[in-house]
Amino acid sequence: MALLEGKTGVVFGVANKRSIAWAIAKAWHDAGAKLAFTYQGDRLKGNVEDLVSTFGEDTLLIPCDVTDDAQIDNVFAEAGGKFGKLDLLLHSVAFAPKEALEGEFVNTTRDAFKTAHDVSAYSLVALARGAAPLMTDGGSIVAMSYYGAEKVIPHYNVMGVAKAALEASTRYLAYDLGPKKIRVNCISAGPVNTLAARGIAGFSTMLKHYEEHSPLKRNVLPDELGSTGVFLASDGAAAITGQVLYVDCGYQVMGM
Ligand code: 0WE
Repeated sequence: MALLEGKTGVVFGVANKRSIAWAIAKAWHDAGAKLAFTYQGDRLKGNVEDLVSTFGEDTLLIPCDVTDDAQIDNVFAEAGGKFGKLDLLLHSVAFAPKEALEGEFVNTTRDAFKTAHDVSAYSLVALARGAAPLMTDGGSIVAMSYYGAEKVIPHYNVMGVAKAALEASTRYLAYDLGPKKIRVNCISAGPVNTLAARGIAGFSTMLKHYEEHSPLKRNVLPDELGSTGVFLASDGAAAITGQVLYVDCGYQVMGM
């Protein structure tokens, strides 16, 4: 029997076929899960529609701007109506204004700080609160993080601070939701060439740096993030919660 047979999930953060959310969603689907997808704005609706078109009747497509509580409520009303219960949730959503990722962190505006934290960190709390009442058999919530949460990555700036908030939120959510058998974990991925990475100055240099300096001497593949997503969603990870799992070819263990 497939590892996630009979499980249902909601996936936040697919923008296109290169999205980490898509790699994990595909792996969840291949493992037998039924999924609902949210998309942010009409601009991305067509992309997500095309991607999920092979998934068939059991798939749901719902708009969601994660800064809007009413839209979040609607997602869980729709998903609850269709599936009756929920087992899995993927949070793969982040945004900081472009200017905030270019200059110095010291110049981060109040507004950019607020936006980055609202979209990239608070949203996990709101989504977990929305999902929990539907996770009646327990559940697995997975969020995406990055090493910039714990060490300085030049130009990652306010996103690093927001990812630190996301990782801390993961621990507090794990504590609150543990008694309901809902687990909450982060995957801290090495750099992946996605839409979010495009246009970031020096991104290809960063990929090369990981190839040269990570123990495995390469970059992580999207499919490998998918496999980790399946593991965290499965009963094999039943005793793992509140953790940050590094899926970065070992880069995080290096001191120099
Ligand atoms: O978390 C991320 C990227 C998140 C992100 C990307 C953008 C680009 C376009 C958030 N907000 C925006 N806003 C935009 O306007 N990563 C882990 C990828 C990433 O982003 C970096 C990195 C890495 C790695 C930014 C600077 C330095 C390194």
